[in-house]
Amino acid sequence: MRRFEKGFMLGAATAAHQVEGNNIHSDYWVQEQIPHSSFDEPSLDAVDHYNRYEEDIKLLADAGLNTYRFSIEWARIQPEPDAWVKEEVEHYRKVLECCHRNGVTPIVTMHHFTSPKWLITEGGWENNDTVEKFAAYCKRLVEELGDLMEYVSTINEANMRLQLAALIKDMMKRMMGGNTKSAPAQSDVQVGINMIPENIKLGMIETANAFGIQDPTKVHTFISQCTPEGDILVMRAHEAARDAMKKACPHLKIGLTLSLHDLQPYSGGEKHAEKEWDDEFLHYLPYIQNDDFLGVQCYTRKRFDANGVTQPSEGEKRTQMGYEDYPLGIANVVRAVAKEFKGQLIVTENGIATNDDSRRAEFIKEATEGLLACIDDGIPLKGYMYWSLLDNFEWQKGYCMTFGLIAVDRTTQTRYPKESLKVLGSLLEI
Ligand code: GCO
Repeated sequence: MRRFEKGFMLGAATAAHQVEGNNIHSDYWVQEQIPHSSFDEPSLDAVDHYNRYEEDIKLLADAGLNTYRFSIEWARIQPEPDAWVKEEVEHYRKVLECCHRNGVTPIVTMHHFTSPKWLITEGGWENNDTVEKFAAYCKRLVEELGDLMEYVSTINEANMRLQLAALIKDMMKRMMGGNTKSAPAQSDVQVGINMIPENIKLGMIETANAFGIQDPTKVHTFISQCTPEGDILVMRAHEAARDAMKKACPHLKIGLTLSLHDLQPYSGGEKHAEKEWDDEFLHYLPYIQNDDFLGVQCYTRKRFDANGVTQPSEGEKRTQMGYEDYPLGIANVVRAVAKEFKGQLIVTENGIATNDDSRRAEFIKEATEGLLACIDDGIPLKGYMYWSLLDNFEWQKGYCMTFGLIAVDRTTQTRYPKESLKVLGSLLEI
């Protein structure tokens, strides 16, 4: 099995809300607690990474990995609009110092789907003021911790809002009996797709009440229906945060991550694939031209016929998430992105939800083999972060989706490193 060169960033990724536990000031926590929640279960203690990050980072380093991608939780730093919790800043200073102590490069995500509850009450990701609020949070944080950082991603999956808008529109159409010939839309993040309309309505009303918002259609979390203006608001927030952080800490390498798919049209499906590629990638290009890198995230492929997206056929393997188990997708997407974006690329997420760890190990080998070929062809790919370091809270799906290189018994929070962690660690030249 070929290996990546010594300087290549090889590691794993997590997100604060999915692993830390008790993110009680966040908008997700609010939505998990309502009676008609769209979440299968609440995040609660998650896998207690907030208290066990040293053990987890050491497991990553001892396996031979040299990079750890994690997110800083805005809702902890600013639980209220005018708050700035020093103890939480110091917590993340300790996480960063732990990375350096273990010879691990941190890749920090400033926003990974979750926002402070108050931000949503104040209009969230459809309120122009969010651009400056997010930039101010990022600027002040790197003024305090930037000396311990190197790679910073402003926003995780900055293109997710448009994908979700399409998913929710498609879901509503099906619920209202609309005849749609194409397969159900898919997205990395599941929304309460199996919920009956009545429960959805009650959930929306309860959510609006929880945020103190009158109109249930005006709850603009990051993962919610978005307007075309809201789609671009995220990119404006990215640019404002990037420029503010660069000014404060010129050494930082700053980018964002995008959720992308390997789009493969059958004959007759070309137009659908072209539109999808513009929706999920091309129309964002103008906003990332001044970035130092682009985080590429891909889990599977999407195929299209004349009616639109198609389902995987009978014989094709699926992951626990329901989409196709397709490790070749990440290299295909890196090649497609490299044609348009000329800066550095980092695979910031790629992985498989499966309870068969030998399949996970095979997936990793197949995915990374394709990426080594991309590097051979001169594509400036600088890193690969497997999603995820730990089995964790998969948003609405709860804890049943197991992506991790490390299993966790959540009753004791004991860690059980899997064979695949060793396999990934073995792919780096020493
Ligand atoms: C996403 C998020 C992760 C997910 C992962 C698996 O891309 O949706 O970045 O938080 O957990 O992708 O679905």
